[in-house]
Amino acid sequence: MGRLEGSTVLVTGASSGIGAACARRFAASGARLVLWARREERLRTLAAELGDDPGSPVRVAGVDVRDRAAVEASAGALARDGVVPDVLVNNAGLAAGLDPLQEGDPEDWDRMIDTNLKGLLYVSRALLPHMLEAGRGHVINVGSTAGHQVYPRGNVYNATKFGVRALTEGLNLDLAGTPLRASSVDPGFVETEFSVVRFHGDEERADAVYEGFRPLAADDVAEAIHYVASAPEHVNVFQIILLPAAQRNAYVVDRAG
Ligand code: NDP
Ligand code: 8X3
Repeated sequence: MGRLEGSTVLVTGASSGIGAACARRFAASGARLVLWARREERLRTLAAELGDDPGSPVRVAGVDVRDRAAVEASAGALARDGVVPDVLVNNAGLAAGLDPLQEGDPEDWDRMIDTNLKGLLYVSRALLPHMLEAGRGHVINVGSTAGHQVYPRGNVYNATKFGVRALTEGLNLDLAGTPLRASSVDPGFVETEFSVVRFHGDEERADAVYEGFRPLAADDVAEAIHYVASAPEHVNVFQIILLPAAQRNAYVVDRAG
């Protein structure tokens, strides 16, 4: 089955999209899963689907990554049970709104900053000491093309993903002298619930984002994350920028019609 068989993979934001696809991909490699998100019921349904495979036990918890106490409690519960992630996929995140900064909603800004940056920090801070003690581990952050190039009205979402990129680079430096690795997978357009969330439930507006070209599927991104996690211990695939073939930069896309 390969390198990841029997390893423990913790995925945040596993109730949907890229996170759920990661759960399925890593389960197929025989990994043990720890799945976190706020919508615990969805995690339970996913765990039941994956639980058919006795080689891949799944542990779920309803965790809001913005809630530092909840993150610390869930990480502590894992440590007490001797569960230490070999791979941490920091995937939980969102965009909220697409407005010029001067018209933006500060509540949207708070949600993005609290989830994409502070949530990723809380989760990493709570788990890394256990991974360091175990002497192994790989942190894979889900960044974005939005962390490489700003696009019109992307402002705060761009800032959070530029921040994720800085945190991946910073963590990689801070882990010097240890066997742990830090990497990021930075996708372009992926058709998930992302745009429905961004547009506060407006499905028509969300669908229009992916009109006229074939976007990435969540499974495409999960495959890249799985590839990063599968590299031999002396190899770090430090960064992958994964685009739909029709996407030329963060905001230029060949669309039919
Ligand atoms: P989805 O909306 O489908 O999934 C987002 C996931 O994040 C959900 O499982 C959601 O779970 C979870 N999440 C959101 N807020 C929190 C929170 N406070 N605490 C815990 N979990 C949370 O979108 P994607 O799968 O597309 O997004 C996953 C990641 O990929 C994000 O970081 C996003 O920025 C990034 N990305 C997405 C791209 C795209 O085009 N779709 C492109 C590049 C990067 P729940 O609501 O149950 O808590
Ligand atoms: C998500 C990709 O371009 O919609 O990170 O911001 S984009």
